[in-house]
Amino acid sequence: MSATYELHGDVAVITLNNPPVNGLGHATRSGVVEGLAKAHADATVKAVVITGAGKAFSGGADIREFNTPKASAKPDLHDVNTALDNATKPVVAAIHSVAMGGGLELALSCNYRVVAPGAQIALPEVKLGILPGAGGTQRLPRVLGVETSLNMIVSGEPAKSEALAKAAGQKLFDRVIEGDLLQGALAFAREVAAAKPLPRVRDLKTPPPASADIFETTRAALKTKARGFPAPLRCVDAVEAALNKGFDDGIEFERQQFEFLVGTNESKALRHAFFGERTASKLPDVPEDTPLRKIEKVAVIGAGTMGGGISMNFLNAGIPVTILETKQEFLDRGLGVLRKNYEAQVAKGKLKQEVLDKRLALLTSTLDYAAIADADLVIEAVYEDIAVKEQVFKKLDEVVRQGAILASNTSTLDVDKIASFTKRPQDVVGLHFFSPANVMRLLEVVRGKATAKDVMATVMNVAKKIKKVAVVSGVCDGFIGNRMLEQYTRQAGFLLEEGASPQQVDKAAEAFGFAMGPFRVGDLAGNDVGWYIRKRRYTEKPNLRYTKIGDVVCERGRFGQKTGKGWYDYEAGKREPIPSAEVQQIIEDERKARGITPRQISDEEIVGRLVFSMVNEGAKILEEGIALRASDIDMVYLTGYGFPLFRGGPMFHADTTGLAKVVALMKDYQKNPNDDTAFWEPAPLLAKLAAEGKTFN
Ligand code: T1G
Repeated sequence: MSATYELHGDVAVITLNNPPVNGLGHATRSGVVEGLAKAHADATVKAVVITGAGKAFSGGADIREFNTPKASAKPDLHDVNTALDNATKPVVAAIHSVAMGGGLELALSCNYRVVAPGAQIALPEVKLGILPGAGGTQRLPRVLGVETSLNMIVSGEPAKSEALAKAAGQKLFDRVIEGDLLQGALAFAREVAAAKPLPRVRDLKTPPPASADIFETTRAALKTKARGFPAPLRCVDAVEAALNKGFDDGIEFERQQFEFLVGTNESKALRHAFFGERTASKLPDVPEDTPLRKIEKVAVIGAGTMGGGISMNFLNAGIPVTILETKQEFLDRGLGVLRKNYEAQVAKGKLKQEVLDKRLALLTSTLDYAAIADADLVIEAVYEDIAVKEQVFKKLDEVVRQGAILASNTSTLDVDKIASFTKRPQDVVGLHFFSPANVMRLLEVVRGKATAKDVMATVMNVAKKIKKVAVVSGVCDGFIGNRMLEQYTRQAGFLLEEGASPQQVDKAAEAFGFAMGPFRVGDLAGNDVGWYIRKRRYTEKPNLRYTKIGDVVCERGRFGQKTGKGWYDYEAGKREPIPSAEVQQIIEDERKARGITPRQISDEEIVGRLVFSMVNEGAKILEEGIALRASDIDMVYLTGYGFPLFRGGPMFHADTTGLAKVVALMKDYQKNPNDDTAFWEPAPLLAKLAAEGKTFN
């Protein structure tokens, strides 16, 4: 049953019951409407309470139904709210834990609302690229006022029930119920059973905002922040309608905005990301109830940038960490950087001093492997060299207790090879963090051939605890993200050879929505990082051509911002990229050497080659089983590589472009003699899906 009905004396209780969060799917909506009708038909019923089973009152509309006939199947959410508006017996919403989206809108259509402390209250629709579509933009301002409701609806951020109760008095919540919510709601329902007329939020007038220009100032603030997303601005329009239009006109205006937004690619991309993030943690061959290994003590080997950042993730989650280094000076430096990072957050008011002290109290450091013998999880973050990894893992194998998980933060080396340095390959896994490791949400979990299922289940669970988006990758060169990025980088170089400038490529990529184009990223991360890897490639994969321009730039010591010059020049102490005459000369010299007459290259071709080269590699990654799903690949790019969220990730973007079009573009790129024509042969999976008119996701 998705909504149960039971009598408690003279009060009917309707319980939303659609695990996991009582999404208001069609069956649940029908259950509410039927329950209300039953209560009204029963003369012994004096009042109605609506509440939620399990871990939520309601998490809102059932997003899984979106863009399916069920989403609008009668009774839709409007019908439910109209039935509530027409109730002739008092209806009390009894809210606990979570009341979000359509769940809060349903509660706002009840005559009364009682709430348990600590409940998360939100209209988060904007985060899905839509807006509250069942009256939220018209009802919330009537009880919370324009300022508070505008902020909640445009940000989508939750607020705690007791904070809102304090701010809004009895308007939003008639009573905060400490203790047993249902009993408190039943008692309240009996108190108001004879109330006449029944209060309805729709009958209230929206109080005018303190400042009349709040809508304009909000719109102005959204111009940059909401770049690429139409929903936030339409949220402003809808709240403004709550002030300027009658209730029913406001509802109609809101419905029109909702209908428009729910069909946009941006909204589909955001919903794709919402589910993609949650699906990524599901491993088809690892049962959800796999027993987890206990992780109460973490050891990090290496106090460098990565080691320090990785440690912070665990300290932030309240998990003790011991950092091990080979020399005291390295420890001192590493711990100094870590402390400075935290102190900077305190200085910015992002972290309370007492929280910082608590976190640092969980941190110990050592030069002695014996000190980490009882660790439950060890994460190696030493120099990216297989000989160094071998030394470390042999030592860990010797010293660390049996059953501990031994992880490597390697970004390019073979995890199976690393596992072979130990006598317990089943306990070895790759945990590839992205720099800065305490900021970037992506964590590539690299599953070795021998990695045990309970190790996978345990690290996926730990990833959630440290607020990472964990995506499982098989063992291959570059795993998922860097393997695809290699093609993106190659294309960027070829485009320079054929006529584009670094600034043109960057601008085209940034206009597409990337946070930064490839050359600005290189100057930020350091061009020598790629140079080092390329030199390894030249021996390992001699037939994989890169432009020589990147090597010459590095040979000139132009490593990027850290050397004051890279693909661009920089004024001392500034980060503003300035086109470089020296780099332009290097480019022209290479064009001459390759006998290329430079041509005008369109932004569309630039973006197409940058993005679809990753899509082709992504299709191969899927075929090889390195990634489990296309949405996993999208999550890697959305959370680790600055791919624009409103495009949904490279594979989702290919889907919305149309795979047949993507294949046709690849055939075009294949005709370009300077490009890697063999590479542009569409991956078999891509060609098949395109031919069948299907999509990756
Ligand atoms: N519909 C369907 N499934 C949902 C869901 C929803 N609204 N919310 C969560 N789930 C699933 C989720 O996919 C996961 O599934 C499980 O529940 C636990 O989620 C007209 C149209 C509620 C705060 O945007 O913010 O109402 O992986 O891991 O950390 O205006 O889920 O277990 O199979 O996130 O405890 C607006 C979105 C909808 C709320 C719980 N509502 N959800 O967090 O668990 S649009 C939202 C959340 C709308 C109306 C419009 C969070 C949560 P699985 P979880 P959690």
